[in-house]
Amino acid sequence: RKPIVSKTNKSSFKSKALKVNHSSCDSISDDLKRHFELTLGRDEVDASHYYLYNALALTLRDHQIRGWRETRNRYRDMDQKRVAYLSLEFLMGRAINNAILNLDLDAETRAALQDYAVSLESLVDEEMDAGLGNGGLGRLAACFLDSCASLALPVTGYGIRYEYGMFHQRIEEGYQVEAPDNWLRKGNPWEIESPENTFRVKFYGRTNYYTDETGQMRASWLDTSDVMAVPYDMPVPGYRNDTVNTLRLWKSEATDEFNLDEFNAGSYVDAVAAKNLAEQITMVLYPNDSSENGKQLRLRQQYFLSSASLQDILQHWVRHKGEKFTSFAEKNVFQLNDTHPTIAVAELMRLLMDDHGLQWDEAWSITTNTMAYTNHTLLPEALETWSVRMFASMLPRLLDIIYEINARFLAEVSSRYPDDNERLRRMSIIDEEGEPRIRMAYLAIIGSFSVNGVAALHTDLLKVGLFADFYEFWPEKFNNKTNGVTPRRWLHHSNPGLRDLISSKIGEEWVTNLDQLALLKPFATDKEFQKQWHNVKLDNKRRLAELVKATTSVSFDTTMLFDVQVKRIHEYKRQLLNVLHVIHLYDRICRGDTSGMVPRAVLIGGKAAPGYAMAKTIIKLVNSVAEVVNSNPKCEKWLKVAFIPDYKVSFMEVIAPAADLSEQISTAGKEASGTGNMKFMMNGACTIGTLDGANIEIREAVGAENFFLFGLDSTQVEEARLSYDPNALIDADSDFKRVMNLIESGHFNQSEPGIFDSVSASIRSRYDAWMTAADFRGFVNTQKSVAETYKARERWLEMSILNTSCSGRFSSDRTIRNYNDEIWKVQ
Ligand code: T68
Repeated sequence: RKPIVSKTNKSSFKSKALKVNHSSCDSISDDLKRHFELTLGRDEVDASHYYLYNALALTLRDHQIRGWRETRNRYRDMDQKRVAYLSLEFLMGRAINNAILNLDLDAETRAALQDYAVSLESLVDEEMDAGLGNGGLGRLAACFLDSCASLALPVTGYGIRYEYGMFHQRIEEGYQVEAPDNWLRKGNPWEIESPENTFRVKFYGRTNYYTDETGQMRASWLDTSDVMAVPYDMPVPGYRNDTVNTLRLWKSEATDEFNLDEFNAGSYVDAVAAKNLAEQITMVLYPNDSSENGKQLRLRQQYFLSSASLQDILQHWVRHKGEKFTSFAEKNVFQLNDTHPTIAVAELMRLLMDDHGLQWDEAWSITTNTMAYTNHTLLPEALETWSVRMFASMLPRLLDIIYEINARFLAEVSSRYPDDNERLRRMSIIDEEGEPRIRMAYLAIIGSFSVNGVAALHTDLLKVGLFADFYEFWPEKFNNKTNGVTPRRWLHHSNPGLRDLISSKIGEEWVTNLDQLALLKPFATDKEFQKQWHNVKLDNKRRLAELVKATTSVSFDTTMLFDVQVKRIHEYKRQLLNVLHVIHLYDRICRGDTSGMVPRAVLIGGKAAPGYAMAKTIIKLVNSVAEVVNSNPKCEKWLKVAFIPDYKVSFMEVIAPAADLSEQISTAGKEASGTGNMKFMMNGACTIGTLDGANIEIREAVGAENFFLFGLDSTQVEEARLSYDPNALIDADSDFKRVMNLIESGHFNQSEPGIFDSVSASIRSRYDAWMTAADFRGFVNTQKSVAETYKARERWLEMSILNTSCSGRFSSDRTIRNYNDEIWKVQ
């Protein structure tokens, strides 16, 4: 083979001893060359990382194609039950390393790249993150797809191919600035368009009732404005098991029908331009997490996804089984990722009745035996409701069906609870207080056979709070599925040092059976092992320090305790409490009181929803505090603070392995589960946290003595709320008083007076929903014991090793087994 790069260049490539499978090595090399030279039409002068990345991605895709086809055929031949995971978000991150890891092609790929004298690491950065999600909910969907494929389960992800994913965040003068994420601009080598599976999705128009030939009353939806849904498929490879599942993402396109009026009026150009409206549907991901936004376009996205996906599945069914649906519910499950795709409940009814001729009862039995709903939040502001008026005009036929579902449901309620009008009002799908609204969570519960929360506490709180009436009505529907994360991406790929160290002690079975990590426990106090563990962490901290330096110019010293909080910025997650602690440390350093202190590097990162003013002010505060701290020579030795801009999946792959301390400090009862907490634990970070979400289960798994607990629990939060007096707490605590005084005196914002007034006012408010002041003292004290423990190096290392050893149950493989055993029941 003729080398493409010059000799001098080539000799600079450090050749490693590689374990190479020669037949696939040759084919990887040949395919890479073929794609580079033929598919992309390049030669030496074009040997840029960009083209090489594309050639490699196409090569790896080729290597998945046979498995992909065979997986499809196998599922079809086995004629077993299938699962469709419906989600408005799939936060996939990069695909390239995942493909190499799951196909076991690392050595072959590296060998093939030697011809071009580039390292794999340098190519990987060419891939844009697929940021088709906001945070936890979207990343959970991505981890689930990995686990389903790795367990060879017939699960297809259905989502939207947003032209623009999660916005990019820049920090200017300390403020968040949003920039569009045009992630498809340079093409996406992983996807395959499948235009033969295009479907028509209807909007607007009116319902027409008629009597059919047999005398049955029927409905049809007429005078609609239609949009085409075109699928793009992404392969989802399982871990070394020849299974390749599918993530099918829909793109909206205009129909070829022009607006006839305009067309005939001679405005051909206007008629063509009107096509833009259809194409808007899949243009952009809504960047709100944990709050509802109520925009028309969002409802259009939800219906578009639901309708296209259900039509796809029904078409497949009819092709193979004909127009007979008696066994449909035995062979299909639809898992609804939050209420976002809940309109699927009504849409399945519509398709079965209007398009396939079923009667209500049969259609309802199929719907309620196939739909399953996962709830991800208790925050009332995040619960989706749609105005009946908007619904009536956009989806008139669906509104008819929802009314009918509601009428039948309320009749059931009133026969169980006669004369309980208050209960009917509470449980109705239609909220009649003020302008009538459709409560999507209620539609999801009524239309599903399973309702699950995402951590034990979360599920318990759903049962006694938000959904208490429904739990009383249908206790058997409710179940818990504690979240998990995939150990392939979050340990094997992102932490090669730790992966190799672990495997050297306990073999490699942990990759598919994470409970095996428990075999590490005996080594937690082994001095030699601790030393190796420490060295791996140090290497990872070096890697993160480079990223922090490159993105923020702040230098982190790797001997410092790396104290990390990365997640969406939200008041309930209490980044503010973290900042109060940082200010407290700064205040102590300035006063020369460093007794018991440990040098710390505090890293905070995350995006604020563009319309969430308080979250944006918190980002500004972090940056302002960072600037004051980092420029004070007294702090140099003790404290560094950085806000990492544009936090995303590929950054977390560098951050989690390097963290010493994981900040999980939400107001108890507010974080449904958390999944970042699990990634940190798996990578040997210790957690400082409240009794919230999955923290409770993490603490249970690792043992109370290996977890830094502080703060009120969820019951105490609700009790304390009744007589909450933050100003009294501040006045009684001289440390707290000084911290508030630093903020309120303008110490961090000398050139922009007043910008943090809203922050201090919220901390001082009796109505502060997040009760930041209530947990200040507990947090500061617990941070002191973190510092003491960190200084007792061996004890810290023992805790760190135990955290990894006890993280087995937080594998998404376990979560998916639970979903399958208790909800999906795929054989
Ligand atoms: C998160 N929810 C939970 N929502 O906050 C987190 N919301 O506790 C949990 O671990 C995770 O889900 C997985 O279960 C979200 O991430 C959103 O992103 C979101 C997006 C749109 C609308 C509402």
